[in-house]
Amino acid sequence: MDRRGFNRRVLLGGAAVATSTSLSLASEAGSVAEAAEAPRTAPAGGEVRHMKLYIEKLPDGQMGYGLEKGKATVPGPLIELNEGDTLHIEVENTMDVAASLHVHGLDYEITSDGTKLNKSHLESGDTRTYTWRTHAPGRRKDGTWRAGSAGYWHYHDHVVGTDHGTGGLRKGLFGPVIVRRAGDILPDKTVTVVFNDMLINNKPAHSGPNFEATVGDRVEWIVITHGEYYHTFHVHGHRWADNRTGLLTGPDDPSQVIDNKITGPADSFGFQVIAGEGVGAGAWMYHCHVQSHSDMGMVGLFLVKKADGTIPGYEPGGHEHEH
Ligand SMILES: [Cu+2]
Repeated sequence: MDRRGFNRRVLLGGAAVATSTSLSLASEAGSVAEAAEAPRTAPAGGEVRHMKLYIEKLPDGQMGYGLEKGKATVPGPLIELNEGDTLHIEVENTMDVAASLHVHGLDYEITSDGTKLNKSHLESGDTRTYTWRTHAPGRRKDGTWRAGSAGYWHYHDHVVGTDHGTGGLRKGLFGPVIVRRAGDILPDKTVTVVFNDMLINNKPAHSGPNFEATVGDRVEWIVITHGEYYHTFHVHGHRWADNRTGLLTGPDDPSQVIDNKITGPADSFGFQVIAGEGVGAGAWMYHCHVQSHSDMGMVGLFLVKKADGTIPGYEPGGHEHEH
């Protein structure tokens, strides 16, 4: 990550000052480095936020959501909220067919459902505002416990092709949503993996996507599945806790630690790993572990670099890079 590079430069700069103050400068820089490496945490929510999303046809025939006109991607942009936040999304459908925005896990009124059933979709050329709300956990008046919104969720079209958005999903109209609880550990970077039928992120088989990190980076993965099949997500050299955050809360956290998880259509989960922790740099495979699916190309690389940018034993080529 850039931040790590910056810390190294600070340290080198301090050491280069060869005066009696160099020691104090260096130790000051050292403490800055330590502070920067302590994980940042999510604040309490409660903000009202606004964003704009465009639904577009891509030049290759796929469809995507984008933050700017002409810049739609598959998967769509990562939307991050903190419990208590409200998000108003003005969505413009630039396509020549009707489409919508439907979210999992968050609170929305029926007018923000994103289905034709209740006319909360967008005809060709329409603009419409969808409102998503989130809430912290708490006790109901009857004494029972109400779950909060925090989790790894996703949004998708519910209209293109059929009343279930089967055509839109197939062509790329989906994206990740993360709702964080106050105090949740924030990652250095987040990567999104969508198993969609037999493809990952709608890329051609055997062509990634690949994700890059440097040893020690805190990398968050969000894994979403769409389409017709069940898959098992597996990443080499790293593992996580099978709970809301993917992180153990302490030595007594009973969550199972895993490196492989079954996932079916519309499922989503996420976790964080420290890149290369205990195992070092390398081109670490991640893939669907249904054997015929891996053989058919449901595989990408977690490219974990050494601090000098190299990856032992890895020769680039034959794989696309995604930063
Ligand atoms: Cu699979």
